[in-house]
Amino acid sequence: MKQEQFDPFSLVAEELSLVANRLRAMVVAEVPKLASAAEYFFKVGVEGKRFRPTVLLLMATALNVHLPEPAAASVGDTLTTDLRTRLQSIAEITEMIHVASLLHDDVLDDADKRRGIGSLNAVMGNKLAVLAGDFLLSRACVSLAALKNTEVVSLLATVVEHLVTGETMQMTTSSEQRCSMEYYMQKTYYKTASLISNSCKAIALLAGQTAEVAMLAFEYGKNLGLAFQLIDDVLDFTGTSASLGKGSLSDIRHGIVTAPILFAMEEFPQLHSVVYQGFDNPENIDIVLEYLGKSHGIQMTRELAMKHANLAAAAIDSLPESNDENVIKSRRALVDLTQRVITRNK
Ligand code: GRG
Repeated sequence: MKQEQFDPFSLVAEELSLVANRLRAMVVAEVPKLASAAEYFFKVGVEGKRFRPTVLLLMATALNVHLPEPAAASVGDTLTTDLRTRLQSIAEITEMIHVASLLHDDVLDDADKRRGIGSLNAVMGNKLAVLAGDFLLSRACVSLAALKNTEVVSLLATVVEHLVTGETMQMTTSSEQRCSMEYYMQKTYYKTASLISNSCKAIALLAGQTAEVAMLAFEYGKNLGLAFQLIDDVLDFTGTSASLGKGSLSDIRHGIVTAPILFAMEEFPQLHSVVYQGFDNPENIDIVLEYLGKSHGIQMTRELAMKHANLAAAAIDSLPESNDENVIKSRRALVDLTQRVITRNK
């Protein structure tokens, strides 16, 4: 089989655009200002990488819930259609929670750019950006309730708690915590990996899979999410503003210490006191960057990301065997994604 058959994005391209259209319909609001704020990042061309819905739709097929033929007529096909629609709904809910968290994050960080355009707070002000985030979250809740599955509601409610916890951990970091890899990884799970891991688990549960399969889906999402964030933290040092659609070096400029610096600190213990002091004095940023350049911090972070990417791939390989061609293709695409996450440059 040719390599492009496993291209994760082209495998789900059509369904992704269906999800995107449904998202645009779901974020329509009664009040014009709220409507334009809520739809801002769902407009064609500014939808971001759509990494989460891609993973979730692939996971649906990987767990044997097929995309029905367009002309599906029989009762069996109606059931498949219904289930697939419910799983698409998880992809939509996940994307709405994600965008809501981006809107609130940009307010907290006073960001001026996102996805290559002005951030919503910069364009419409903090107040509308916060309200638009709340609105997206409430629309996500309505969709979630419509699924009538309390375990899935509980998973995604926990995700929102994790997002808030992770953000607060980042905002209130003490000097000791700033120097701790354990604290950084915990925060990373809450801020980035919890959403994709719990949504993957929700897909497995709605698909009627066993607790063991649901756990493998969760493990895939968790490790993929951790690898994704570790690379995000590398790109913050190595990427250009143009490729990232936002400022580079933005973490350290906000006083946020990530894995590359924490690894550099292990190699150069004299960095510890600088990181411990924090970055109120901008000279400390220069010192840290100089040491980072001399260290293997970036490489060690990439290696840690690779470790998590491999764990994610191993979770897919542990799923119960299947001979179904579409299931196999989607599983290969999920494994392919683990490699793309670590080689990406945006
Ligand atoms: C309103 C749910 C809610 C939460 C409030 C602000 C906050 C608490 C949490 C912040 C969570 C956050 C922004 C985490 C960062 C996650 C992350 C890696 C974002 C970037 O994701 P990409 O690169 O973005 O997939 P695109 O633009 O491609 O969708």
